[in-house]
Amino acid sequence: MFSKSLKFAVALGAAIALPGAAFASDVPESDDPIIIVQNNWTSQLVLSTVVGKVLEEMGYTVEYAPSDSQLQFKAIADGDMHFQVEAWEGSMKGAFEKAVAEDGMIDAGTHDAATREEWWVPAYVADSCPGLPDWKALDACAEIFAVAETAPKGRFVGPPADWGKNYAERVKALGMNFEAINVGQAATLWAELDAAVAKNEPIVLFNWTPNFIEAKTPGMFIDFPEPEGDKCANDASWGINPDMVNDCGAPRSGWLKKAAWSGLADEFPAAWSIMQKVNFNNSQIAAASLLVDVDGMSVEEAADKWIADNADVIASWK
Ligand code: TMO
Repeated sequence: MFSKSLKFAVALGAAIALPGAAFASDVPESDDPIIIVQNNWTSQLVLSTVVGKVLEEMGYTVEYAPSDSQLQFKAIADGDMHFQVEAWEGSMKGAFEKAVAEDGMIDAGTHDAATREEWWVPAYVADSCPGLPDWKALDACAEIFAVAETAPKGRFVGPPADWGKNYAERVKALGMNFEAINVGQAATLWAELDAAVAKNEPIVLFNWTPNFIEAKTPGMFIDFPEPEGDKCANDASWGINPDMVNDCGAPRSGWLKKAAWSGLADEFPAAWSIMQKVNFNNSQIAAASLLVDVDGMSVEEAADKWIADNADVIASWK
């Protein structure tokens, strides 16, 4: 209390002398830490660190908390964590919207970036599988993607389980000749891709955009039936399988949102103002992942480089 009222008095003093800077001198409004969520893919790790560094420079204490990408939204609603910079429609829409509707989590705004999370093949795969990127064409070629574990079915190299989508269910709902085998971490996706590319072997794996892959390996997303609002996820009668949900792909142009704890506006108003303005486009997100996954920087180094390269973007949040 004492330190708060002292800061208030300092702010008042500043307000009298310097009206334009009245609030700046009151930051941080609280000495409690702002807890920023971190997930298990590169752009999120870099860009959450970018936001953390900007807040630290303003005087805030920032802590980072790793979280499961589905369970994080309830934790944010409850105030156990405070801010998430990258919530993806394709993999997190259900958990995100439930936390807003039922738990009071704040939808802190939508980035300019358009996103996609989907099955993906390197471009050379089209030579041995005519008709791509249509999913039925892919399915007709399933056998060329078979491995010992899945033969005669094709293997879909699926994402870590916490990225939300149940691809085994999609395979079943669409009656596909595939088996979804999830990796434990993103690095395994890229190792599988590199190994296949080196031997020019067919592979279909989970990928997303914006990501560093588009600057490294030409390829294409597979076009599945497009979802229509929430119907594919909730209404079995919708879509080509009248008895099952999940008979569709992810949105081809999905949103990317920020998520926040409802207490931020009161406890850290200047930080909250920044968080609402944080806004990334596709190339800014791809660049963040490229610094680590192609250039080999640490997350920390990449965040510093991204900040140096995007001073104008950061200035626009203030
Ligand atoms: C959640 N992700 C962007 C990795 O698909």
